[in-house]
Amino acid sequence: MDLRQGIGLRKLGKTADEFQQDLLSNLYYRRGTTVESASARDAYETLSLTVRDRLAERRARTAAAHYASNPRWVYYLSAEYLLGAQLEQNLLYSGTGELAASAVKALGFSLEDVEDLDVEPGLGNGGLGRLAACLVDSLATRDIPAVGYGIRYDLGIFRQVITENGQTELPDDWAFHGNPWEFPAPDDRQTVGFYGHTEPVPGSTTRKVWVPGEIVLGEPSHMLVPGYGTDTVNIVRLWSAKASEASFDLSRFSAGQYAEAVQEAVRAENISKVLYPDDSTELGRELRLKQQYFLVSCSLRDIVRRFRLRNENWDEFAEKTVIQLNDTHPTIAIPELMRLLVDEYELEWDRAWEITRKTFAYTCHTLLPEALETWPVRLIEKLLPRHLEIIYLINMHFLRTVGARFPGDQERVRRMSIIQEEPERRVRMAHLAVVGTEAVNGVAELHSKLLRETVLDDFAELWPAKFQNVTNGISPRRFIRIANPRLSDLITEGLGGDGWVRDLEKLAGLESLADDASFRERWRSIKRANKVDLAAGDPDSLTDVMIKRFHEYKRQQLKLLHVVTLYQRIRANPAGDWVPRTVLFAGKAAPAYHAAKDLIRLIATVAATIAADPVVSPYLKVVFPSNYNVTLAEKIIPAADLSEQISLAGKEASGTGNMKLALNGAVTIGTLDGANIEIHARVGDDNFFLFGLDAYEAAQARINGYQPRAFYDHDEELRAAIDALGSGAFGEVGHRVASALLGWDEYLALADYRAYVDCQGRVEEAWRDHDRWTRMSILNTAHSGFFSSDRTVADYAARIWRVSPVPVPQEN
Ligand code: GLS
Repeated sequence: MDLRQGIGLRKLGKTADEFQQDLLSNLYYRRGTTVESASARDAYETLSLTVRDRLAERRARTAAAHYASNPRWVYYLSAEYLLGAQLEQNLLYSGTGELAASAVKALGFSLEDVEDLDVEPGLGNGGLGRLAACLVDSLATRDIPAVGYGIRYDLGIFRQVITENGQTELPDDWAFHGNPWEFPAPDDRQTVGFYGHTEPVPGSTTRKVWVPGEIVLGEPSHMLVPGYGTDTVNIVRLWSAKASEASFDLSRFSAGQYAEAVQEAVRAENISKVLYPDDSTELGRELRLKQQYFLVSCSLRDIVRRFRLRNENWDEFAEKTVIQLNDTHPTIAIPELMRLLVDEYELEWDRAWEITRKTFAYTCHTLLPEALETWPVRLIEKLLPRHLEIIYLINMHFLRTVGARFPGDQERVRRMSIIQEEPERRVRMAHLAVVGTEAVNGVAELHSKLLRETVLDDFAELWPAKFQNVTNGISPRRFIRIANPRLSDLITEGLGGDGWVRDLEKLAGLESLADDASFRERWRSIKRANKVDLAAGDPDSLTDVMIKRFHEYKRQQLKLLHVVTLYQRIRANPAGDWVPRTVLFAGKAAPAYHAAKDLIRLIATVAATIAADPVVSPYLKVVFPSNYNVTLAEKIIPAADLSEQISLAGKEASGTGNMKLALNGAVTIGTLDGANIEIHARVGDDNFFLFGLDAYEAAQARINGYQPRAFYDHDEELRAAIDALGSGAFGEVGHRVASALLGWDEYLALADYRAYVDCQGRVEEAWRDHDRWTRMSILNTAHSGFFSSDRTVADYAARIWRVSPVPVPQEN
């Protein structure tokens, strides 16, 4: 019997009876309960295990195929994963939805009851974390051998509650009831050092011994990541920090000093306690850097362990391994791999550097200068003394290259150095990431261009071939097939098959159906039904959604000015022919980001004022559901008519919500920013509401001494809206927001106000013509094929990773 081929596994049931049998044995043997006493939670846990078993069988075959072919691997290092709820996804990917429904029914529950208990792991903040989840989905779907590495935070992104007072944050103990999707792997535990000092190695100029002052254990567990329409199942491996046994102080405990006895253990385990601890304090920053190194150290040791299972020669490491850095958070991996190769495996510096540079690739996800991470030299020196020495060496070699290429250009050397000197010495992580990698990419055409021309221009001049663009994408499984089953069924019917779920460009076939009146009618009624399900407002109103993190550059304040303008127009003319609108905001603000929290509070106050106004409320409603996350996004997106993508041009790296909404037939009102530009190019000018300054005009406006007050003075409606906010009618917070806009208006909301409000007028004109609007909606979906993360992964695979698929043989 060849166990490596997965032969010898008992076949899992395929019929309804067999599935029910499997469910029952899980109920008895793994959950330890009986049909008579099974609760909804028992049903949920048992069903999850039964579905997981099917994926685990595919996982065994995947591992066997990978083991046999010793392929080149993609390792994705990311501080964040917003995986979304697992049950519904895994039912779809294992093709067991119907079997599951009938089996849980036999236990006395509906599939919906059970799905409601499935909690999404909120291990990320926003777009960057969700992108990581879409990419691992598409890696598996494309049969690419890959592992996603991350941190298993005990508490994910905070749970947000919105009241009239704005946002409050509560801890998100997502795994309180356990997580049935996870496999602990304690045997693969790693040891991670912090602090301490380094010692020279006699006879070596490059090697050092690092003697850490603190040791923490990293314990992995993994979740299965199935591909869609293929047998590949990859994994995401998440690390939890565990104190070593020695950190428990038994003598103190015996002396009754209970808190002191566990103090060291608590400190160790705090590393994976919370996603991105507040970094406004010194201790908070140190903890965050600790998290980054913890992720990197555990993952690299695991990667090396996996490499050495099959290979001996280090020269093959970069052939067999590509490590993608998801933004700068895991960049300390570059000096860490150098440390492993030089200090522990005793390779020569130059050879180690060659291997390291060829192994890594870096994706940058921002243009905001304040988002480009730098760490104080003294903090790295304290926490990771050996890494600082290595960073200095890397920098020395690098600056020699710069000096040789641009002799005498000291200013350039200063700009490009990995070490920033003023006002304090800091390590520039983005520079380290560019220097230590083979490829650097931005996440949309404009973003990649601006990286080359502005933020990283010196580096692009030095190494033009290193810089690439890979436009982001989204998983069509989660963001239409699962989120919008009604529309998916109609599309499948219209295209004569469901091949589009794996090959999204097939949606282009919908183009001709946009002219078919009965198809349009069905399309429209599905949108309406989705709005009824969402229950945010009148399903016949224009559902206008702005869903994303709260940040001034995204300009929720501009949307609010529009809302106030509509409010004032309706009040001034109650008998006017108004287009009824439901404006939906959703999103979280960082707990310490006061301006963003002010805005949430102001929106909530404006919403309440409008709701209480009998003249305006029949036409205008503002809703702000709490706790925007992947699960809520899956409900809102299918119901949206209008997609607000109004960031100041040149600030949003890409956006991915813009793609999800367009895919579900929402029409975009947007600026020429991030991936909006690529959406606009594909859906065409007739099916996109474009307005506002472009990135060059915006930059120019700042240079020319932008004066928000000039716009206020010259636009009566704008003045009225700002005055209303500042008047005190909406409290102190209204005053603060109005003064910030008038005083400085960092993101040029006032400059774009008139263009935006007028463009909203064109939106209403189009909306009044149902047929025209529905056509636009269908054409948005039809032209969204490019935005599949399957295409994104294919781009990375061909141009950056140079990896090929390894198909997994089907079950025999
Ligand atoms: C982000 C960008 O702000 C988004 O524009 C982008 O779509 C996303 C994924 O590339 O990355 N960068 C970041 O730090 N958070 C994001 O969402």
